[in-house]
Amino acid sequence: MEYYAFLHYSLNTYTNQSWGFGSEDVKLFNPEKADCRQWARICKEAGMKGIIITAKHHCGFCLWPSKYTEYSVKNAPWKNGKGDMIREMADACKEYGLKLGVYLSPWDRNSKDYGKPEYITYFRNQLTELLTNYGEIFEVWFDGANGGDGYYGGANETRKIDRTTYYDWKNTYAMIRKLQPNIVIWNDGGDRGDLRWVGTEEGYVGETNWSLLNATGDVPYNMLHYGVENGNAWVPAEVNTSIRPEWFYHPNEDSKVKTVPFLMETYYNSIGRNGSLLLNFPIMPNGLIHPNDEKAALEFAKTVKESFATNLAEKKKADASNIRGNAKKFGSAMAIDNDKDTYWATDDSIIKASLTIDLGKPTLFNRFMAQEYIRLGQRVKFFKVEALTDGNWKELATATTIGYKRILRFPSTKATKVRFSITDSKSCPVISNIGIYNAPVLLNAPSIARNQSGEVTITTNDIGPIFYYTLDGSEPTTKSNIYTIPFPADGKVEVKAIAYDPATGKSSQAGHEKFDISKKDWVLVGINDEKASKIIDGNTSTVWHQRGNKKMPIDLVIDFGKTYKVNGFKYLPDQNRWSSGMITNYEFYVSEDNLEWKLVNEGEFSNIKNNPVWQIRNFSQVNARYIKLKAIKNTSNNDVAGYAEVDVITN
Ligand code: FUL
Repeated sequence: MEYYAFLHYSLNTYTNQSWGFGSEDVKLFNPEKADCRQWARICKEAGMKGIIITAKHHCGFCLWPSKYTEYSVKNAPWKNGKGDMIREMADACKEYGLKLGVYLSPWDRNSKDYGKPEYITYFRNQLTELLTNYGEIFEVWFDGANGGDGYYGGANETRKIDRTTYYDWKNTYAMIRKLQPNIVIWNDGGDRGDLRWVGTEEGYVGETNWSLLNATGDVPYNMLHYGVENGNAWVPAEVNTSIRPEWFYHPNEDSKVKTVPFLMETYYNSIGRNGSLLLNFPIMPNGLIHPNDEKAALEFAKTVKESFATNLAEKKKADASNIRGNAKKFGSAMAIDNDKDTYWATDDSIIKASLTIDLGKPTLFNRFMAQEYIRLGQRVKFFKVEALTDGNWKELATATTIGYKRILRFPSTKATKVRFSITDSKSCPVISNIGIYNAPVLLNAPSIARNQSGEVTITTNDIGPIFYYTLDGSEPTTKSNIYTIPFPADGKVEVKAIAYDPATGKSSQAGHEKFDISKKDWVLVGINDEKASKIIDGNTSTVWHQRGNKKMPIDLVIDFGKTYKVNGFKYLPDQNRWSSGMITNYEFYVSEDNLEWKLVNEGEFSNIKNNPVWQIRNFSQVNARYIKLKAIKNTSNNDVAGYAEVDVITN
């Protein structure tokens, strides 16, 4: 299916949370404009084939009127308790020709029975409702998250379960397959479903990507990310990521919707690497998808379409080094007929083979796409692409696996012939499709950073663009300030910048950063390590870890040098997924004299491990010269607190 949507919608939408505790009031659920048809229309126009909706997230609130709990839409003011969001979603999917999938969180922080055997019956009853009452369900999604603590019917305690045994997946799977024989089961844990997680929520799978896993045994990150070359179970990769930093809607992310160049990176790193892409839209409190998300998704779809509009290899002359038997059936023409149901194959004993495509005249291109006929398994282990330019063969790219689809990118090249050589394969190659394209060049929105002394730097990973910026919130144009070197812009300031390509006259979308009070005079109290300044250096890729003989809780105290009116703080964990020290539970204090402290905020940074984005917390305005971030617990249950950045929000 390649590309389909995720929708995150629950009580979190109304509480600005990532994970609900299970005690949130059902009365909060009262969208005035909820319109599943809008969601379905956007997904359809974006080129997606289906929608997976959070029927129940970790908080336990059900978007359908389940018979088995009171914690659902039936007790919400929305439609006077008569509403059923899954029914409306199913109808809208039908109308727009989309498939429907459901996310049912196994972890349920509302259920009084969670952790006990009774809960498994409850969970299966809910699954049965979802899999019997709403027509065909193409995928069911079982998230593995479990932070332990929850409301649990008022118990307010920590309940740990053994993921490997508690849910008894074997029997649950059997029940699912009986109810929905064509369904695919997604499960991120050791319990092999039909699709696998790729080990990150950032939108990329390994460059080498086997659609295989072993049917039994542990599945560490490496296996999730790259698959297992000689695995014995077909469990292809599904790349799930959100169109914004977080899964649920947070108003402060309206300006953080991913740009088209960013989404194109995600496309090449998922669909272009033998994965399917599950892209998430958060639903707003009013019940709609935000226009910024819609715009980004539709422009993304347009760019994909433009990039692969013309297959320059289609029906050209192609010579293969070897063909199996009947050329009409397995000849080279079968690989360039734009039909993925026919394929070029070699003799059984051949595992090295090449196909040379004659483009007829010097032709400009920058993308190469290959597909294997995966009904016969995934075979290719290594291949290269070369171009014949001015009588010489030049290597354009080398790669490992192909699978269902692999796309390679390289700088635009003009050539008359292209040679695709498989240099290693598990068995004789079966290539169903080859594509050669000339995709338009994109400009990335620039990144904007400010260091502790208040100097702003604008950068990009493109080569050669010119940057223009504004400091007053207005949209930059080629008439705005031109950027040459880092410039001072201390204190509260909003920077917007575009990248402009003089060769094409095109501009990128604007990059946007809002900076708060000056950090010039900030001091990290009681810390003697010079490197600790990385916490406030404005560089999100530098990190400092507070460790040693200290036991949790660990305090980070910052002195601003003078008193400000503070009403929030921001914490960015270490961006390296292998690091320790990502804080999950915290308390936040303020003080005017470093003696008397006032607790102004506390809670958890839910889902920080899988999605290590800025954690933003607001509270009522207080006077503060000192702030204290108290780390109570981290993701690895040890005594390290790591910080990429810490910042404050003032009015
Ligand atoms: C995660 C969950 O904990 C998030 O809240 C979200 O639903 C995401 C898709 O999966 O692990």
